Amino acid sequence: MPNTNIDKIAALSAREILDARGYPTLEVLVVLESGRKAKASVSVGLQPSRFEAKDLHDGDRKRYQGRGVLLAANHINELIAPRLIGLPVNEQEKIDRLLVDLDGTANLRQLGANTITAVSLAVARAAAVSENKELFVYLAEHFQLTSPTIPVPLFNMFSGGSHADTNLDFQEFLLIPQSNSPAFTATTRESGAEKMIRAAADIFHALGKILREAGYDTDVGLEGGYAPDMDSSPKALDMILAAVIKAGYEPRVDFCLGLDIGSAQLYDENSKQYIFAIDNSYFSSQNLVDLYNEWLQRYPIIYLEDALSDDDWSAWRQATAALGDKLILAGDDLFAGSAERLRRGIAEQAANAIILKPNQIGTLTALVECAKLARRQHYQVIISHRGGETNDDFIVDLAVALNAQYLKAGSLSRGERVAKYNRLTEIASLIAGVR
Ligand code: 2PG
Ligand code: MG
Repeated sequence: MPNTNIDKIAALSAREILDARGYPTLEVLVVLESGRKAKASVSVGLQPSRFEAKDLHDGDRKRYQGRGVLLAANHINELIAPRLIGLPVNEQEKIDRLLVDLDGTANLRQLGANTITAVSLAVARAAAVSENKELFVYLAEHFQLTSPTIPVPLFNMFSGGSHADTNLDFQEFLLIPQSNSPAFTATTRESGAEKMIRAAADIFHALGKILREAGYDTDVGLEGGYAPDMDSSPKALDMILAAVIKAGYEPRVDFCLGLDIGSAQLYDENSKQYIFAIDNSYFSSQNLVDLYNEWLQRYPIIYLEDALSDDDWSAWRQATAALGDKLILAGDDLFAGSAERLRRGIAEQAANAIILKPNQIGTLTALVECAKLARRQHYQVIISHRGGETNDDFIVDLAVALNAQYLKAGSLSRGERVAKYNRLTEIASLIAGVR
């Protein structure tokens, strides 16, 4: 007998909205037969990996320089909606398979990864609403994940590379709370997550003061981190450490550092060299690994993302053998959220952590499968926002449900970034039973 209590999809529609940069993206509304409804929007990659699923943009230069998503919205309204209407909203896997089959390409370029992701996320949120559950609870139950946990946030302090108008080569300079520090022990008044976020905000403001006093500007980049011109990358690390101390915390004990090198952008395929313009130097893969090793002696760095280029597998193997026991070596452009590329990484012992971003992959089901594979193989999981973000905080519930070790959601400024931290503290209170 079919379960008649399960809510079914009554309507599904999409519209073009703006992301936090003022470029278009998609918002999808799901209305259920019960009358309940839910929305989700999809973020846009600023520097998409060449291996990730492909978003669909109109290409009409007269609108938003070709970045419009009217075609994608139309696919949802005309093509996808008629197939989804009447389906039980909690049949996520079936719906996701239907979306992928409808697209028919390996990289989702036909309907667009943005199109498929927006629908997939909106359906999941509607299912949670229909069961009157918090999204993270619904996701954990639906995908049979172990008990939800609060991930450690990776806070962006400086934005560089393609993410800001600065000469800093690296995309992100990250501040990483040490969850075992007594500074973050939960009390009845404040959860561990709240303490981490409060401390990071104090450090962010202390850093602003240090920068102003030293004559640097304090405008922020796309992910909310400061973006001044500087004369070297290590200087930015020194300033973060000075801010940690100024705010009353101890480097290494309370906070460590991380970098998203975004090295695919710094790699010259012809010369096989990594070019660091700011430091006026270039490196072979081996020399780069040596440089990282040297930094480890000088700085409390525990995390390097895209430390090597996205198809430089032998260099990744080398780096993992040399640094893998001292560092989290996360593949973002390297894996592009693809289970197939992760399997290659596992086989070749390349990297020890994976970044997952919903629209790199397309469906929620595929993302969860990839995360499960990573966990089985002892790869750490980092759920991440994108450069072109919206105020949607879906990724926070996803990170909690997946038991991801880390959540990368930007700095302590800009509404679309702090929206994620505000949801994280809300979930921490819900888990602690104080809300
Ligand atoms: C990254 C992300 C988020 P993008 O590189 O890790 O910081 O940005 O939108 O460029 O994928
Ligand atoms: Mg990255």
